[in-house]
Amino acid sequence: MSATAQNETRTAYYERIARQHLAPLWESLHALVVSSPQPKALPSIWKYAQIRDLVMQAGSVISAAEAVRRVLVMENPGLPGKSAVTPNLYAGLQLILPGEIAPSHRHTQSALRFIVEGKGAWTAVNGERTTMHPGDFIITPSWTWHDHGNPSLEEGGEPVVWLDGLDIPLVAHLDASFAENYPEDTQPISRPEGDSLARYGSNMLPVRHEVTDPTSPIFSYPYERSREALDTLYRHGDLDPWDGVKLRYVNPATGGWPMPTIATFMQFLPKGFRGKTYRSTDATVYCVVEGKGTAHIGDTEFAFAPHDVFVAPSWLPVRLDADEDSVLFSYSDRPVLAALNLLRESRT
Ligand code: GTQ
Repeated sequence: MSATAQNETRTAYYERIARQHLAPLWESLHALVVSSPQPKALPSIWKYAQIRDLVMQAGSVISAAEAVRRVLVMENPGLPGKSAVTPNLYAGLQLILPGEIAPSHRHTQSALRFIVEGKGAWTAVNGERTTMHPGDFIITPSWTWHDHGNPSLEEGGEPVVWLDGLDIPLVAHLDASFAENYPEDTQPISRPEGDSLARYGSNMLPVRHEVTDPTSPIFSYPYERSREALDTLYRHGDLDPWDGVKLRYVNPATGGWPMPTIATFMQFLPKGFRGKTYRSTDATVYCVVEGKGTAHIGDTEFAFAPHDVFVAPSWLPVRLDADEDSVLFSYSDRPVLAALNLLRESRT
């Protein structure tokens, strides 16, 4: 048979099998089972200096009450229309103005808040409020009621912006989303502020504490403490050539991650640090807390400054340089990869 005749036979055959919802694997095998990750997500940066005004303008476009959550979603340019910053993770900047409330709801998606700018707003989780300060890391675990609010102008409220990190694309992919609204704007407060931090965040646990789920019983990890730990370790000379001084946030009751689907980290890179190259199958979102430097991700290079958000897709080489003492918060889908035995990393 000539090549053309064979092609026609194949085309006709593909049409016949397509009518039965069948497809020839041999046409797609090479693209399905690749020798190493080929992420569609692109290395990307959102420079806060370029987007801050737009975030603030959202405040006059819609109220928090009408929006429910007034957020600008950071869409990875390689994953358009998917509300995804990486294949599994979501990122957005949420604005809450003085006197506003983002009404209470719960969902199976796990969420983190990393406070970017402003202070004094609060998030309530499990009947307890926590006040936000820049650099604080706050969790709203799967299926917990959560509402956010901000004191009025008269009470000293100021606009507050935080980075929302959720596992929205992962949960969508797994078809496991459930959500419901609380009947009131805010959930009842049953415990004073600071209760969970005293109970679970003091290197101690209640004497008969039983671990019933993988989620951290602490829901606020204040910046002050994380920053001090990094600073002390740096002064003790503990500098990793790849990571600088890097710590992971922990569920104090299990030693595991604060939430089952999202890992979180904070690292310090001293002025002049020139990091070695690292790569990993967890895709990571970084938020700059302090300092300036350069992130080299794949073939791309980003100058970073405070409040910038940048993303490193799976398996692309990452190298971090600091021109000033710098602090980076980051989150990734590492627990998911690790649980499925798909986590690979290399440090070269
Ligand atoms: O604050 O509950 O950015 O449910 C996206 C979905 C924030 C939230 C987001 C959410 C929230």
